[in-house]
Amino acid sequence: MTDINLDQMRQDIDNIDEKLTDLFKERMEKSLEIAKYKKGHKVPVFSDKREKEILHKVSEQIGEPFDGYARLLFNTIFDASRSCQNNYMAKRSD
Ligand code: PRE
Repeated sequence: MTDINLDQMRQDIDNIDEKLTDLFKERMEKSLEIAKYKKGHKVPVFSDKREKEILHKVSEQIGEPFDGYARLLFNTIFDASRSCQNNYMAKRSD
């Protein structure tokens, strides 16, 4: 009985992860698009102001008790996003 329940809940997690992965890919593709703009316009990769705005918005949207975890998640997402942008910036353009 318990195992069937656990299997079902894990299936639910798998379905959520599939959606998260698609959204993460979409976000990273958008970040790369921004990197191309920034490279062309000589805009720095890191924007502390923008990241703080997003963290604030996300915390408000999710509320307690998950806001702290959402901040952790989004800080990791920013790391990945900046890292991808920095890799793009470092690429030779010829
Ligand atoms: C993004 C990435 C790096 C910046 O530090 C701020 C935000 C993000 O992933 O949300 C996007 C971005 O490059 C930007 O908004 O300027």
